[in-house]
Amino acid sequence: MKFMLTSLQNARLYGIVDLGYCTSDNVPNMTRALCEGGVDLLQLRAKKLTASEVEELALKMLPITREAGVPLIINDHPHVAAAVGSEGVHVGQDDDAIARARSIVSRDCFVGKSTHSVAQAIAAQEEGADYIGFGPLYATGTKPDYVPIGLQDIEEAHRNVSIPIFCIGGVNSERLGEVLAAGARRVVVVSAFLQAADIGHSVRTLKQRLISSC
Ligand code: TZP
Ligand code: MG
Repeated sequence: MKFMLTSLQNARLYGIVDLGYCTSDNVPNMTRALCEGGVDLLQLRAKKLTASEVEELALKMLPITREAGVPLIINDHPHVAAAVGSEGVHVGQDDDAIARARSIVSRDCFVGKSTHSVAQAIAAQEEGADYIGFGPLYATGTKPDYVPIGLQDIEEAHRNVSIPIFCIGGVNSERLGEVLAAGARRVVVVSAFLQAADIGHSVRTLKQRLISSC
């Protein structure tokens, strides 16, 4: 096994296996394609599944992500992260507090938090998050109930927060240039990857642009 935990500082591209875009049967293939393409972190997000269904999927993903050396982050379910031994857990503004999520997992793991403003980004860092998601930058069907925050606060977030900031929400290859020009260093891409005709190619080309940007 060539598992090596990528440090979050080096992570630039975060992929999500979102069950809104693939069936449970497809999860191993999606996981493989995203890892082979070069995501640095991978999240399992399954809003409509039960905790035990999420656990079952996480157990299918882990051998693939470990072989690729990609940390697996479980969205919403610290108990699942604890049970399967994933490398991290991700919580939202209305979920468990960071300290609570950490204590449920009860071992060293990444805890990330979704933020939707500079104030929330600063608060998440103070609360002890290892990284944050910052967005949605654009309106997105993946998180349809959220008002997009635009690109204008990305620089201010980076001036005020030293933990890694992953800009998220509607990011795709057409928009990557303006997102980077607005100050982003790291991005999360969900639907643009999962709906691509060739996921591996789509991840590889976006990653290459990300890396060569700075
Ligand atoms: N949090 C903020 S936006 C978002 C999440 C989970 C969805 C991003 O998905 P997409 O398809 O890349 O817009
Ligand atoms: Mg959540």
